[in-house]
Amino acid sequence: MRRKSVFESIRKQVEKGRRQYWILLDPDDFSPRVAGRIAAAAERTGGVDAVLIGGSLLRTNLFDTFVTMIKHKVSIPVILFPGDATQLSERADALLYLSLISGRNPEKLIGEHVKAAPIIRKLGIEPIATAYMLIESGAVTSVEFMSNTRPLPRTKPDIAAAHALAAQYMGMKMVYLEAGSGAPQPVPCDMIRKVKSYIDIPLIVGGGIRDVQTARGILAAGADIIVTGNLLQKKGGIDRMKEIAKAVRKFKNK
Ligand code: 1GP
Repeated sequence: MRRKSVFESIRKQVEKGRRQYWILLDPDDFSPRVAGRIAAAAERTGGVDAVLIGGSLLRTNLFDTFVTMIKHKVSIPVILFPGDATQLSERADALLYLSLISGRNPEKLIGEHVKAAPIIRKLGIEPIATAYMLIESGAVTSVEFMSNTRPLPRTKPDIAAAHALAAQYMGMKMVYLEAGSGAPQPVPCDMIRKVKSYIDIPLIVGGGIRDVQTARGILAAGADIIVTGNLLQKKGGIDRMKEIAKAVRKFKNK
């Protein structure tokens, strides 16, 4: 039996104006067992819609176990968010097939994709073509360093909007504005607003979101989906996640 398309269900939710909250679990930051517990707690909030798994640089050899454990604990989609072509697992429901379009590194625009494509086909994971845009955040993030690309300047919403629109014209299914994990500053709201006004495909925003107020501002600016990762490693992180989940669930455009 063919599995239900994860992207189709995301698209339908976004079309209805229902905002989403995804959490990111990096396999280097948690043991598979702890990650499973966090994912289960996230699902129980009723406000977390998917779990992303991945990282810029993977050091663990337990990637598959990590995905399996989370998949075992939740029924919300488990989506790979791979830093490179090695981060694949057939246990996942889908993967963000990321093209780092803010940069000009051919490996991150097509090279890794070519390496991964036959494996994705074999494993039967749903690839979701996603335009990944790294935005300057006030620090050199792991994505910037590892991808060997420059982020887009945070004071240039027009440049960001042109990139996002080009991605939509090229047939990509979603746009992800990324400040980088642990970014000192999230993606600026005026940039989110501008990008949103240019595209019709779902808009994901992540990096540096650590509290309800920031999350609300980013949703108000037009993000369809917000992502948090880092805060789960901090003291009180699970409670913070619960607060954000509640805020996203309640969020309505005025
Ligand atoms: C990183 O957008 C995600 O890829 C999440 O960022 O870890 O800063 O929440 P944080």
